Amino acid sequence: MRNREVSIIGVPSDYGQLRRGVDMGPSAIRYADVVERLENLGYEIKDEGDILVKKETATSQLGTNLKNLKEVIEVCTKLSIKVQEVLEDGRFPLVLGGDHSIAIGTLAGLTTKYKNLGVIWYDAHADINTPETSPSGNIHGMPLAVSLGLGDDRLVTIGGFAPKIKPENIVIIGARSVDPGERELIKKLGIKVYSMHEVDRLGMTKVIEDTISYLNKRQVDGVHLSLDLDGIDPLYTPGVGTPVPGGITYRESHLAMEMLEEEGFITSAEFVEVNPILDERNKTADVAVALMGSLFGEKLV
Ligand code: 4U7
Ligand code: MN
Ligand code: MN
Ligand code: MN
Repeated sequence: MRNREVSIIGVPSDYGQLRRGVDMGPSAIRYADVVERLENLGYEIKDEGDILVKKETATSQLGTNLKNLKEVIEVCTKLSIKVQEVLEDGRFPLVLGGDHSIAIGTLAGLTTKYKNLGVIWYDAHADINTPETSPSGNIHGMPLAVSLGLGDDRLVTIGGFAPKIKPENIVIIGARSVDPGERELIKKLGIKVYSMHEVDRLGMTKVIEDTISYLNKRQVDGVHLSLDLDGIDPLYTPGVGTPVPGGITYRESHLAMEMLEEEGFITSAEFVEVNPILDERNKTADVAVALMGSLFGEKLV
């Protein structure tokens, strides 16, 4: 990573879905020694602590089919302001989830600075459902759509402007569970997807090489890595709420991080969906931190 000053922002929110425990993700990742790991690589790490997430027992959908809509808006609004502050300090934002709905806030903050942001969405899912297409009403399945300006207006306009990103600046890697409505939208918008079929066929080397040249052609002014731990095969990351078999391997994921690092490509990152309650001895948080190690330049020899 070219920027040697990194700010860690924890987001202990589980409002984007219904399985409790993912709000403990930031603790589990800190417990897995994220700060030490990155400090050992020569980075100046500032742990900004956690965004304040109120633990409501009675939550509100604000009359929609979107679960915990009110709470997700509050969390994402706070997060967007924090991310913006970190950028204004000239630091690299490293966001720890929490479920993937928090990406709405991260992207809102990032795009106060980056006007042509590239986004790499490393995930088993496409997270591009709208209230109309969502089979669950869970907002963690919607952040890409929201950031493209599609969905509930109160989510779409967080930060006061919309859309945050362009469909041609998105690359999805690892997809293997895509809903019918998502498939249609991906086709309609022409979004670049390397599903598991392409990962298998081309190999991760080619997938990342092509991702880099694709985003370079779009002349992006920054690239955000949004890494959902369920993108990796549940053999390696069992502590996630929506595991899908047939995922990216441990080494393929490290290779991807190493190649992105060599290119000096990534300007912000988030690691989401770590759920310690569903995990085996903090295995998933350990993988998350190991991948951060590779993303920040750890060498094998
Ligand atoms: B995650 C789902 F229907 N698509 O919308 C939905 F399969 O952030 C799952 O990638 C979404 O973990 C998963 O509820 C969201 C479902
Ligand atoms: Mn996912
Ligand atoms: Mn996701
Ligand atoms: Mn999930």
